Amino acid sequence: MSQAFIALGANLGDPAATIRAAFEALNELPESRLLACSELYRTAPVGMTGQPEFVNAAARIETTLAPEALLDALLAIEHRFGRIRAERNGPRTLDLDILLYDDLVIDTPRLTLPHPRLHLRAFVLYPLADLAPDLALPGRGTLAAWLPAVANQGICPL
Ligand code: PH2
Ligand code: MG
Ligand code: MG
Repeated sequence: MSQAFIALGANLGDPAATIRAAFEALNELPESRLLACSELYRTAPVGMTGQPEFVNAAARIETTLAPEALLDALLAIEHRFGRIRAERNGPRTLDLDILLYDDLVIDTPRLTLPHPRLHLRAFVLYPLADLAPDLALPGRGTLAAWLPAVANQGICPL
């Protein structure tokens, strides 16, 4: 069994209801078990401003799906929730990103692990800290060490 952390984000439709429903969808992934869900956070958009606020969260799962199979399964869930890929970093009904998969460090055309920007984003680090406050980020020290630098990004519990 491997363990993975998944980031959830939404800013179209009813984002909070979508994130809660997405936790259910993660619980039904094949070859996997949902271990824990973070709190939900309201967050200011990063990267592309002028779009609605996001709701973000994170989940911890146990799985025997290989990373790329897990990615395919997550993309299928996004699609079921009506995800349409228009602009990069633009508004979306649901985004599911693999943040970490065990201690794996990989960089393929489809998947980079750890997620390349996870340590720079409050909307990822705060939910992750709910799940694993003592987490080590492969190659990047501890999660806790990155938190102060992102505290000004605009995040509050829902
Ligand atoms: N996702 C992005 C870009 N910007 N900003 C917030 N607050 N939350 C997100 O989930 C998010 C973002 C690209 O995936
Ligand atoms: Mg994303
Ligand atoms: Mg994504």
